[in-house]
Amino acid sequence: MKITVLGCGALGQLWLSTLYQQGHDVQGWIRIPQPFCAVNVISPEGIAFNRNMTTNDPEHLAQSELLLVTLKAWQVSGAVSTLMPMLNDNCAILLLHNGMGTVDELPANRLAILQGATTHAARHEGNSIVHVATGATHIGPVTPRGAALSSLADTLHNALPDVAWHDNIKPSLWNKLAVNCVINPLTALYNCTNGDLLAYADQIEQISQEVAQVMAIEGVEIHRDSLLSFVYQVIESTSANHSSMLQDIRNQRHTEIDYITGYLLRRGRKFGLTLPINTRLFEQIKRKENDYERVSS
Ligand code: KPL
Repeated sequence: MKITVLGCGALGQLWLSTLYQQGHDVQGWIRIPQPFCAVNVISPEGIAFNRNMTTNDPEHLAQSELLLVTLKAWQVSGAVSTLMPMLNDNCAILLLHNGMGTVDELPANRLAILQGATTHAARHEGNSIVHVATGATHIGPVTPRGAALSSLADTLHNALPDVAWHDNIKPSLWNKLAVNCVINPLTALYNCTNGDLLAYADQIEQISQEVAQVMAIEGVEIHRDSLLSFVYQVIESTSANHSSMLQDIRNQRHTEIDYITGYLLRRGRKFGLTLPINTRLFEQIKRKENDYERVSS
């Protein structure tokens, strides 16, 4: 399959390396064009993949059957809108990022758009990407034309298992949003690993309860206790991780808070819910972000 991976960060390099090893014709696409990007990935078993891979070839992009988007949520609409006119009618777009709401920011289009949530964890270590934790990726359609693309899950599964297809992806996206609403802001505020959050049971429960309220109105029925046990399951399975938001705050980068807690609050507001616990977390993270963004601008 001809594929362009938009974004060559940790997750992007992971997909580039695994898709290439499955024999797919892949290239990367980066903001500042270069003919090649170095893809250096170390698997959980310690096996290294090192290769210079083609980037930003417009002909490859025009012929691509899949645009796999691994950018941060806040980069998605700008980058994807710019590339859309260069894609062919049969190219599917798969968005793989934390949070929700980016699809609503894309211009009206004719393309098949899919969204996914993944629990694979990869991080930069020196010049390499270390695939620290294997996980699962859930994908499904967010535009009507995406509904016919269930075979894509098998293709991706062969490269980086597990990948599961869902005709209705909304529950998977909301479950992952709930996890991110709990883990990301709390780890960023307490400057701790995901596992250290076990000491903050009350806050975890209050955040999850507000998320469950919005999920119920969104038609994603989940019992409060089931959501809470899912959140704890992810905290335990990623206990040694430094969440992406903690890494963003430590490196003074823009965070995904607008698409995680921010999205939750926007959806809640639409239904007249005020969500005080999540509102406070949102404001605390925005304050941290504004402190360094003001200094650097
Ligand atoms: O998605 C994550 C993130 O860090 O952004 C979790 C699941 C919380 C793992 O760290």
